[in-house]
Amino acid sequence: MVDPVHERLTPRGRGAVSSFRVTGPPDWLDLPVAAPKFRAANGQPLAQQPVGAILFGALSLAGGAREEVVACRLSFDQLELHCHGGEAVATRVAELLTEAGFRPHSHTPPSSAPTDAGPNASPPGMESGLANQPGMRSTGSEATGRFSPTVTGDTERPNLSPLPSDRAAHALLAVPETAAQRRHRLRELVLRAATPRTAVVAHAQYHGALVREIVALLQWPPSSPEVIQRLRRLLALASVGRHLAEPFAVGVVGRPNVGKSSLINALLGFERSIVLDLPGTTRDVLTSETACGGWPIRLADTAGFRAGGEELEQQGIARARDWLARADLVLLALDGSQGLTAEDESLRAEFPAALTVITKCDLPPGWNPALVAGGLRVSAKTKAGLADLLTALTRRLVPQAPAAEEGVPTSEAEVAQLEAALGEWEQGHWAAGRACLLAWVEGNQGADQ
Ligand SMILES: Nc1nc2c(ncn2[C@@H]2O[C@H](COP(=O)(O)OP(=O)(O)O)[C@@H](O)[C@H]2O)c(=O)[nH]1
Ligand SMILES: [Mg+2]
Repeated sequence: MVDPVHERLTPRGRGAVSSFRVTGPPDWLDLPVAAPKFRAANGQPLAQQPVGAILFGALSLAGGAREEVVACRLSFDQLELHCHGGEAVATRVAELLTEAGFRPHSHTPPSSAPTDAGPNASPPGMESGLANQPGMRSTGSEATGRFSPTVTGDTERPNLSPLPSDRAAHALLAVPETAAQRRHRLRELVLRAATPRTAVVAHAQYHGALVREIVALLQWPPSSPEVIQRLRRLLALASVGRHLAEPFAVGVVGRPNVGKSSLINALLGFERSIVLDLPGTTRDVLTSETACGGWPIRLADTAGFRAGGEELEQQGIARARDWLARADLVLLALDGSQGLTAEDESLRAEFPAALTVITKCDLPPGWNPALVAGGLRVSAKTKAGLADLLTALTRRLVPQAPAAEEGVPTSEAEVAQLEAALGEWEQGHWAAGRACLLAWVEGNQGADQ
């Protein structure tokens, strides 16, 4: 008979995840007579779960307290449990396991006491229920059974087995938003939506669009390529989800005097930036908000990039670079009426993903625009080319807009969950991928109507 023990594998103290190995009959955690038990998100008893399957679930007490865990059966009588890494949670899980009848594995051999029952080892319920089941009770003298603990001290740790990826474990154990919190967050998002178009998207999420899609996705056979395609599609919409209330950041960069401020004013339709012939007149990052194709954008007019200049101007350029590094899109303005310079070329090299705008196209060309592939010719003065520029800009920010009622992830935690599921699916770990999605759906299904 194997000694029913639980053993903490991760060091004490705060960490991201705490792990336990539990040795003994897995159905001890299933039996309804025992107050503490494991409940898997897929609803199956632990004893019927396949070895190696990654299970999201919770250890629960009759009184309603519960701790969320990820479980994996390593063999027919060995189980690994992973829980949130906070010390309080790990202690709680250890207590629950002890209450379920698994003796805490101690590094010192059991004393000469006739049984291993310490103050916490066998609560009253266990003595009259589980603990008295034939063949299940163990004593200290049986502790030398088939299971031989591998931990001999706090410094020596066995290899943690078996979750297919740390990312899946972390996604599963991320402190989940409750259904009520999510509902409240989405309600706020509808209210704070920046444009009518983003309000429609937020509203669909408030009414369960994403949950419905994930439930539908879980109906597909796991091996179907459709699942991976749908997950990729949902993740492609993460950028839209991030910009329902917060505008997309679009920075305009270029040498001084190429027409950046004029271009922004033309796009905004009003005079906002200082337009002067004097180089270096835009000293800070000036931003203005507008909508483009129904999506909110924040346009930033940056200091003209050039070497030299006074210190104040250089500070402006440093701030601009900082802003641009975090921008969703950069527009690189090149003066179409002047020759291309070395500074223009170095900006093209610095911002290879930028959308190139050739300015002042109402003036005689200073160079052949065909030299810059994909450059869009515009005139802030006559407004020529502005409509095409807005179309191109929208396409770059939102290559595929969500359809009506389509699911869109709206928080970084949702994105992480989908990424974890996709990562598992791409490696053929369907059970782990499904566990990531099931965990999320289970928590949210009731919240959306
Ligand atoms: N003809 C013409 N002049 C322009 C155009 N855009 C800007 N300019 C002029 O170019 C100069 C510099 O413009 P500005 O927008 O301040 O450039 P910035 O330094 O890059 O912000 C000003 O005299 C503008 O009037 C345009 O589309 N056509
Ligand atoms: Mg300017």
